[in-house]
Amino acid sequence: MASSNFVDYVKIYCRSGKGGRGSTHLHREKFVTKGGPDGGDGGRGGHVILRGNRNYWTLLHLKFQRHVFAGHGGSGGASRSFGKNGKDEVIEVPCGTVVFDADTGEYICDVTDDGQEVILLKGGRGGLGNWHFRTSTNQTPRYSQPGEPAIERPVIMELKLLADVGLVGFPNAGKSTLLSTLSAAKPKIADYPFTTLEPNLGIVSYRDNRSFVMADIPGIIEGASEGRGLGLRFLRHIERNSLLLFMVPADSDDIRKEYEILLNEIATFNPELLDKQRVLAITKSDMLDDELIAEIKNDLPDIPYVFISSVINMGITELKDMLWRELNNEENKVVTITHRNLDIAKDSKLFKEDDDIIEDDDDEWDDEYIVDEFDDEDTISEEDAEYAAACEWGDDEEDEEEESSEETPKGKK
Ligand SMILES: Nc1nc2c(ncn2[C@@H]2O[C@H](COP(=O)(O)OP(=O)(O)OP(=O)(O)O)[C@@H](O)[C@H]2O)c(=O)[nH]1
Ligand SMILES: [Mg+2]
Repeated sequence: MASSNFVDYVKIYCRSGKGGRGSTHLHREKFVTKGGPDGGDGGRGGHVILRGNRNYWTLLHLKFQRHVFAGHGGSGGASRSFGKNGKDEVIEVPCGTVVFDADTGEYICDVTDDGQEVILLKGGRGGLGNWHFRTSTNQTPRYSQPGEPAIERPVIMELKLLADVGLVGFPNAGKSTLLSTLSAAKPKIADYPFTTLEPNLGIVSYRDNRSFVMADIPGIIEGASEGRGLGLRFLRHIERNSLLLFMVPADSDDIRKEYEILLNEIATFNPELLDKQRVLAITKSDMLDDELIAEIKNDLPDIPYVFISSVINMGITELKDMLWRELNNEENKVVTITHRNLDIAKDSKLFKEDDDIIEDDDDEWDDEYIVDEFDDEDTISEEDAEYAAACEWGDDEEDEEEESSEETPKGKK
């Protein structure tokens, strides 16, 4: 499915920014002796933020974005100047995106509303400068805090479509035909199984300018929950629907049995799906006469049902009424769903093409900190010490100058 524009699964390597390092600086100014510590704090590292955006319908825009790196915080400076905060990285995602850890499969968060922001990875806090560490007994602290490290995490983003009604049925049951009859959506329709290869959404208008969203997902076959057919990959799209419309064609040998197979598949996939309200539509009923309809009615499962035909518009209004009634039934409201953790071993087989993330070892930032004279003093090598001694203004001279200036400020020109 590499060429498809419907992308509902991406793997991205995310990293927040490191906190900037606090500065170790002592104030230097002409005529000011022992200026004291004035190292500023480091800036905060950038967050990696997810933001829901209703203008996106798929994760296509993220398909080729393998890495998201937030900016690192800047180091603190002299005169108690703060380091710059790292740049936040905002990832725009469609509403209904669920995020999992790519290594463990653990559920991290989900984004359901337009404009909703979730901090996926927090940037490291900046370190405190040496100004904070001055005390009466240590007036010239020659140390400061390093910034907090960055957090890196490969994540998997999955889209679970937000629709009110989900169509569940075997291939060729007439799901796409129903969606095209009820809404302006134009899904592909043909008389062979697996015509629909990716979910379609349609807005069904109802009386008085009211509407609801219907999702047509690819057909489910026996064993779909174990990965047969296309089922498993798309079953998650019905997890968020508040109502499931089961569709069984009238020419099926045993309507009740087909319904039970479908029910069993979705229950194996996620037992919570059984809590959702179900409605049964017997499709292609134009092929039945009254006698047959009466006969079939005797052996139907114990849920609301309706005989429909998208071709001759039979039972369509009745179906819409039934769906609207069930959708607005307070008992059927699905407030939250618990997202199961991903089974990484099983999923990696399904989504091989998305696995080629190259982990990044970018250590350039490590070199980026302010080198203070005091840091150098601590770590000065023998060679450097000799060199310094040979120079005109060696450390010793400077120290002497400082010591003498303590007693008698000279103000030399
Ligand atoms: N007689 C009759 N045929 C129908 C009706 N609805 C759909 N069909 C036919 O059934 C066949 C399958 O219809 P689709 O809508 O593609 O079925 P589907 O459930 O979306 O199938 P997949 O996408 O493969 O899962 C098509 O040839 C339709 O013309 C109906 O109400 N009456
Ligand atoms: Mg279809």
